[in-house]
Amino acid sequence: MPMQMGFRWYGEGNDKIKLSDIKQIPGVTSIVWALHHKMPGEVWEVEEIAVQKQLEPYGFNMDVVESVNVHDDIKIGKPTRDMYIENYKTTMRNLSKFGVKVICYNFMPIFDWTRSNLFHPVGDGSTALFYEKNMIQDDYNAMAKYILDFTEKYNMSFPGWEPERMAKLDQLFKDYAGVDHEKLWANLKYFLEALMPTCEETGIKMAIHMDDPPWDIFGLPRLLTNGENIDRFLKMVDNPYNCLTLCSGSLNADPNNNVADIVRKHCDRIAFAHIRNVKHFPNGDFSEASHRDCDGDTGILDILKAYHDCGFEGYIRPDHGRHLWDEGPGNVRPGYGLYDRALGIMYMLGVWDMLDKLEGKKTTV
Ligand code: CS2
Ligand code: MN
Repeated sequence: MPMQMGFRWYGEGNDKIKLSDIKQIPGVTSIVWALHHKMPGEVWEVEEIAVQKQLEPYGFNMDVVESVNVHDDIKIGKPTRDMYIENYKTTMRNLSKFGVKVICYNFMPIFDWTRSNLFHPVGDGSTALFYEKNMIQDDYNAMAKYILDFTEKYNMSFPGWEPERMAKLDQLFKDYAGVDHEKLWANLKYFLEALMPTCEETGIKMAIHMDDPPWDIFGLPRLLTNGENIDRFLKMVDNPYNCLTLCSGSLNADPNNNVADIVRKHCDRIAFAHIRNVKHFPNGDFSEASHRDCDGDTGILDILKAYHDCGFEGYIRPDHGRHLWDEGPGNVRPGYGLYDRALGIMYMLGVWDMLDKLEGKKTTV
């Protein structure tokens, strides 16, 4: 099977981008989707999943889900985790009825991706997600307030920043008090070992997303942060269904992480590739950038070359893009506009097609 190009779409009524717009981007075969109204821990029912069949008339498959979020009780290791794991398995079985092949998820305590500015000027008139190190130190309430003020004002919700969970932030921090790195590793192992038989039964790969940013924030431990920890993760549950969503931008927010090396080492365990470019500043701040190699420091060309060399056959998508032209607060999901991601796809396919051609192969995507 050739590599498959995906595009993340938040669903009818929840995303300003239309499927007919995505259809016009060359090479896209897969819509990366989720049931965004579901809270972590809830079962995704068959009738709810069936709505996604709306993708089929466009010729898109629904092979990749991003994300089925993991309930905090599983990450904390509370006794109720077994019930939430059972729900997760039911969701997997329901998803498999629709041909889903990969579930992307993350295991970050409390917060998903964290940024201090959602519309930071890049310098060319466009804006991008930005991380100002000094702003993300100890005031987690201020962080959550920034995001929730935004989502409330523009009547949207961000996965991983559900207002229902954010309302209980102090309690959540208390619940995580005893959860250090080792405890979190053990809880991740428990979760995955419980799921592996269901993966084997359904054929679904579990693909963990890298932590973003790849370091502890607000005193909360983070695990998927560098090559060494990725090695540990894959060995810990050494099963072909235990896979990675290798997110280049999340990992390379730490400039010490060489993503191309990780691709070469673990190509067969990467079920889903996210391509995102970031630009580093000497004080530790970073900005997201266009996918073009020289616009950031992530090494996009090396990464694509590494995927090509190893004959990557998984799913790939452009990750966060800048907000271009008339995209701005209120009419775009931060990081998930139409234009820059479409440009990113053309850049990635341009590189890929040329690599194919140099090897005398016919373009496969
Ligand atoms: C992000 C995340 O990098 C990304 O793709 O937008 O929110 C990501 O979807 C989750 O961490 C995956 O569970
Ligand atoms: Mn990503």
